[in-house]
Amino acid sequence: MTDRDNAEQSFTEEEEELITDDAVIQQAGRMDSDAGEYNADQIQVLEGLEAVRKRPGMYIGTTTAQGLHHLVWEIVDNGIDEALAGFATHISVTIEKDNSITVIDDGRGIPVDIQTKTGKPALETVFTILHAGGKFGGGGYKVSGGLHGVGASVVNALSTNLDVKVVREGKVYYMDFATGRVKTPMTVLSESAPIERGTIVHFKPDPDIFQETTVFSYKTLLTRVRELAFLNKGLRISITDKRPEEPVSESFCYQGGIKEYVSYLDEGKETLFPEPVYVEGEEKDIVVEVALQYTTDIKENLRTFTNNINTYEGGTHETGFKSALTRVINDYAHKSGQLKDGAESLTGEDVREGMTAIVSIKHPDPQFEGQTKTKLGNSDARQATDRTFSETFSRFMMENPSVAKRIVEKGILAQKVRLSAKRAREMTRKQSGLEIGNLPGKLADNTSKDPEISELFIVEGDSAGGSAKQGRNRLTQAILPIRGKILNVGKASLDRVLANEEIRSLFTAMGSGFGNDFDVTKANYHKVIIMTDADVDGAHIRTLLLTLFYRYMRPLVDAGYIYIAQPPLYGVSLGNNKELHYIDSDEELEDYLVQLPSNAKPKVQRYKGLGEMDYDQLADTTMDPAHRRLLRVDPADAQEADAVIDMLMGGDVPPRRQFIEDNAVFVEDLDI
Ligand code: TTJ
Repeated sequence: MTDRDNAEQSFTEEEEELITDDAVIQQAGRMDSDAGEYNADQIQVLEGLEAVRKRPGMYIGTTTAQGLHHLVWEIVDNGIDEALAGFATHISVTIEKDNSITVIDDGRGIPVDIQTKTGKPALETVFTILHAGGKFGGGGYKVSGGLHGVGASVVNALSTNLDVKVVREGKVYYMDFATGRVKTPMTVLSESAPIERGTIVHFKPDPDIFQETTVFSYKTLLTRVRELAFLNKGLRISITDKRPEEPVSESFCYQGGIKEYVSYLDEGKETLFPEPVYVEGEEKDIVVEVALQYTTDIKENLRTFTNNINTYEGGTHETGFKSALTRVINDYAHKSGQLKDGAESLTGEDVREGMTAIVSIKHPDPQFEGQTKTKLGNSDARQATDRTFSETFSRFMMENPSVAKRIVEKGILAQKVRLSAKRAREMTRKQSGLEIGNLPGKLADNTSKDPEISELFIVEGDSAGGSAKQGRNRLTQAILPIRGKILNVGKASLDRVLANEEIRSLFTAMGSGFGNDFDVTKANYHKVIIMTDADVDGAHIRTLLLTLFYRYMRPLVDAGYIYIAQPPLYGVSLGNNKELHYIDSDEELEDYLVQLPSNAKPKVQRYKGLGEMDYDQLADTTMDPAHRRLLRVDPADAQEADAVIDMLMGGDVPPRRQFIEDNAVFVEDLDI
């Protein structure tokens, strides 16, 4: 054994001091040791761990399923510490058939040497002295000792049995415990272990403590195991469930770390650039990592961590990141000219719209505050995160101008939407006659007050609106005519759309509020049916309406309340017979005409607009639940419509002719 190895295996004097200090405090009322009786050390151990068994909540928060799973992390965290120190590469977690847990790492192993001051192996101290967990190991970032970080002794105290094997240089050191008491003092086993070196801890939680359940959830463990793999790049961490007939096992290792985490969170979403931006740096012993990406979505998804602990309540690192992001993007926007001099700056919320980001820092001495102790309090973390992130991120923006441009555009769009929503809100408030119970004049409401059966038809044009009113079922169907002309401008900005009287009527009729105050449970209709002409203008109005719903009434889209009516394209009558046969496409028309008897004299009518149908035809083909076909709008469709409008609104407005061409294309793309 080299000196270096020796040093790794031993506690420093300072560390021994700490452990002994603990022991001294707990040794009040020390007894002399007698043969066969408890010796003094054992008494102090009993006192310490008895306290844990008496009030487990004090040490692990709760004895529910959550507390049960917490035991696993108390042990796993020790292996992660060894990995963070650079000595372990693989950690495995196994749920055994009897719901006991085995955790293995391939690190240097818990020290087994006899401490001079206690006369006992360090291994024993680790599992029997309260709080010993985070106090040794020297330097590095300890995950154990973090949020709860009460250490392995607490797990030991709350387990009916716990056994540990330390494998070093061909030797297997073994020891076991029951409810925290030493059962087998440390011995060297003759048999070999399943690993070449490392630590194997196996424990079975005590049902007397975990009265609610002692059954582990594979899914809970898997989710956290995967997260730990994301948070510690290069670390392999596996999870196995041996309870099923066929054991299941998954193994995670991400060289990209949190960068891959961001991609994982964005799976299936459209992103602004191919790979997340990744930033890593260190300032004053604080390691900072940030990964970020933008989706075309509007949701902000920011997760922050300190020493692998999810800081749900945020804290200084989060503040540092947010202010750096806002500052860098605004600076760039001004420098690049995307924001003109004197233009309103982007707010934090503007620049975070659609952002997915992970901020993960490692701090040598984290202070957790807040209601659930998940808010980082260290003020040095704010600056470390701000500086590390802003330096690299502003360089990244400079070096990748096309990506930077898209990030700024996204923020400016969010700002536009925010400002127009604000204006529209003010307008809606000012508008008289929009109080509750005072419905807009254009609306022909239905008589039922039951939203479940109530349908709102938004109909293009006054004449079609008239037919719809005549043909509707008054009990269940309300009609709101929208004049196409107003909406159908190539350069329709949302401002103008929202300034439209009929659109404001729509918000009032829905009764579910506006923007941030939107409440889907207050919706007066559970079906909102867009009924427009089957031409380019109709498609345009439909797209604008979808965008409107997507941006301002999004919960309606997500709830599946938005539909598109499907009027037929043709009506065919046969000579003497007045009855009409409705047809939806050119192919269908051809098929229909071909199979007619040769003496038939079909009269084909093409419905260019809804207005060309009689009210009873419109009702029969497009409104009557017995015959109509409705297309339910998928949130993805609305998102696509929204993107099209973005494109039309952003930057140079294409001439109207060009617009119509584009328009015709996307209507097909949208498949609606
Ligand atoms: C301490 O400093 C000297 C070299 O070994 C260091 C150490 O504690 N290593 C260590 C502990 N590796 N693995 C552990 C460990 C692993 C598990 C799964 C559980 C516990 C309690 C400790």
